[in-house]
Amino acid sequence: MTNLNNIVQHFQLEREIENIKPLGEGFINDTFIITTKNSGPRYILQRKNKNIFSPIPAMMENIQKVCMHIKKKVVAAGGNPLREAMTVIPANDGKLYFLDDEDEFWAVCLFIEDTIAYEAAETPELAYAGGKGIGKFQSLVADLKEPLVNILPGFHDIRYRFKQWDEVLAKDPVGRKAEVSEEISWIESRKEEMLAFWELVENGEIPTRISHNDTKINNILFDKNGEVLCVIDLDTVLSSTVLNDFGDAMRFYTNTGLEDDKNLDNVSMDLEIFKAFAKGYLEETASFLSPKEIEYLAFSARYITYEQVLRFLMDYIDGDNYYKTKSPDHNLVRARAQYKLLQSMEEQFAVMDSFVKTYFSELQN
Ligand code: GN1
Ligand code: MG
Repeated sequence: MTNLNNIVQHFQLEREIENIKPLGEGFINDTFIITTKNSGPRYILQRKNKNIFSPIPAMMENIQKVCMHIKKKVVAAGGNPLREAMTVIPANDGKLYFLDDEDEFWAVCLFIEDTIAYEAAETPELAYAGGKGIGKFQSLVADLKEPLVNILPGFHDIRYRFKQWDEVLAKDPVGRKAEVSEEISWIESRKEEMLAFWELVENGEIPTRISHNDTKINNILFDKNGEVLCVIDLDTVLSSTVLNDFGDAMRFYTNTGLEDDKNLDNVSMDLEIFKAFAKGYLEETASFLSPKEIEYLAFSARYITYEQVLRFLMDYIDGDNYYKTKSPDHNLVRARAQYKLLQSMEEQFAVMDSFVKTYFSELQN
């Protein structure tokens, strides 16, 4: 077992360490919180998953570019750059990461105190604030001109996902394919529609911008007044379509059940939460989104939810190599619950779509 105390000695921390404890339940990285002596600052330590993000040094450069850009704007607006943006703590050699003897990459950032991270969007007010937070994040980085390295090729690219999907199904490495033929048909029957959307991104009709790509509610820190303070977990910042962020947030915020709910009766899309998030989001982004982005904004919720059904199901068929799981059928349970959510979005799509378009035109007047 890695000695965490040894790892953190390699970072430029202000004080001596008091203790290091595990934090949260991310599916990808391992996360810890560092407490320092004499009530010094706390820090977040992460072992970054090098099997997923590659190369990690480029990922850390991406994160740093985004953080520095946001900090400049926060300072210009009279805000506090240590609270309203993430702060990466460099290693003693100045690098943004430390590579240990086992070839694992570690990174540290400042823990922002006195904030609230929610696990679910319980009220429309919270969803509205979340929509504003993601919209504001996108508008803050909209003019970041320095290119980001694509450390996650094909991340929300459904053409790439189908390639992986076909390979996994052809291999069927653990013999699970036969038992999920119905679930496989959910994916196959919607393939053309999803590819048709992605083609608009590929041919530039939907523009490429900097996006966060993992906009669950617990990746936003709120202050005590319920306002969004800072968007965190920047591992997935990429140049892609900003629709990914709207869609992924809707997949997470509007779900009346859990992402891995076993009781499918719990799972549906909450239209009031959808509307509240969309309002907050559009109020921050209407000035720069293109007509095509507005046209497909509501659809992006279906797109990302569909992609997530595919990713969970594919990982199940592949023998659970990507997501951390808590039981042998965990990925299958997740895929089924996300599919129930997708169906609920499909049923309510006409209302979602017209809400977005009507609210957008109201903002134009
Ligand atoms: C992963 O690790 P976490 O929970 O932040 C995943 C997201 C998925 C999500 C499913 C890099 O995010 O894309 O939507 O799990 N991140 C990566 O909840 O694959
Ligand atoms: Mg994440």
